Amino acid sequence: MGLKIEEARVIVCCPGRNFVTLKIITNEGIYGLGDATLNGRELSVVSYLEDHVIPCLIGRDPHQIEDIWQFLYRGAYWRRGPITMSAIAAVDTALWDIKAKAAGLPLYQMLGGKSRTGVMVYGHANGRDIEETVEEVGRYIEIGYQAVRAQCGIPGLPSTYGVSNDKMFYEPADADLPSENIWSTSRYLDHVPKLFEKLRQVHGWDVHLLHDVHHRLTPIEAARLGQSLEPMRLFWLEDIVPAENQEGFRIIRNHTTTPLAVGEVFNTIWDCKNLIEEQLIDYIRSTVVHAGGITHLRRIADLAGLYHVKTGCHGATDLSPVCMGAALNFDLWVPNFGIQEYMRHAEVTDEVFPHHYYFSNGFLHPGESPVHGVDLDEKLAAKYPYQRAYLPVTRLEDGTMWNW
Ligand code: KDG
Ligand code: MG
Repeated sequence: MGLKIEEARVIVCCPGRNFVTLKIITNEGIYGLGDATLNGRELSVVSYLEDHVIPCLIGRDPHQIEDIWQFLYRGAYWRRGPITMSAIAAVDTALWDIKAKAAGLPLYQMLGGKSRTGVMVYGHANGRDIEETVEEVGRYIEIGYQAVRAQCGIPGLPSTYGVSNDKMFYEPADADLPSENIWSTSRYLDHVPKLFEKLRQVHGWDVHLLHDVHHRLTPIEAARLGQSLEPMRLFWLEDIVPAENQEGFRIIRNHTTTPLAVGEVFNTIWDCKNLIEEQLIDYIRSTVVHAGGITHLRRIADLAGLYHVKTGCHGATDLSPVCMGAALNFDLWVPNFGIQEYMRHAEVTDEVFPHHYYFSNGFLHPGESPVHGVDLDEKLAAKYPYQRAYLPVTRLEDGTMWNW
């Protein structure tokens, strides 16, 4: 009779933060897990899966990953968007998990085998001022990180993206209703170069340094920042402008050789096709859960490879361990790998999602595990019910809404 999808259910839990997980169960008892977490909009994906996707999955052959992907993408008529693509990603990841379990092989083997021995990751160091950030970067270097993202408080601004009291598990979705940050481009542009000058003075040139602008600048401001940071040789400058108007990247590119990374909010290849083909970026940030799963991410990476663009998958705490496990397997295989973001999860998250992957000397390794190597303890998960949590919003100093 062969393998058939018998049941699928969505598990929502909040061990430290909210996660949405899809579990697909087959007639032979093999099950697969997929991450469907969309930070701050979790329940919309739950509804999409429960009301519109799961009914179409029952009775299908889970080995037909491509056909099921195409059915959910083309067959919906309403294509793309973060809700749809996170739901498709969850199905796709769970099906790859099932395929690998059925074959008794790690997921990277199903993709074509390992292209490297481990996956270089970057961690998140942040501080209220330059001194504290320099110290925090030092702490990451001591733990073994070879690449560190540095975010710093800006004098005159009460709070800003990437800076918090939590150091290892920074969580921006921090309130029942959106909290508000205040932004000043001029204060920021004055301050950031000073941070990176100090970081190079203190920590030298062996460590890769990264920075996330989080969509706050215009193209010409971004060009200025890229230029001023050139002497500090960043690994990348991320999300330097909002990426709806992609023409802007040409302006940035014409002015600076600082490498550019973008794409954590992209959900299909169509969001990055022009940026890649016109060689306007250096790293594509899309990851498994928000870009249609492994099946689609592979297409993005293959296109990127043609234009010297490398991968740099998003890996903040809102990407569940299930996504991290899948991304790690993807990273081990993908030929044009660049780096993987790895913001550690809280202990309680790791307890609910037991996994084999581990960090050592700046690299993530899959461990001795079949498949993507991440499980979900449903009983424990039930002890942590969903809690509404929003990402913040940003306003300029005069009250105007800005990009968070
Ligand atoms: O859900 C939003 C976070 O994942 C995002 O703000 C984190 O920008 C981020 C990053 O680079 O990790
Ligand atoms: Mg980012």
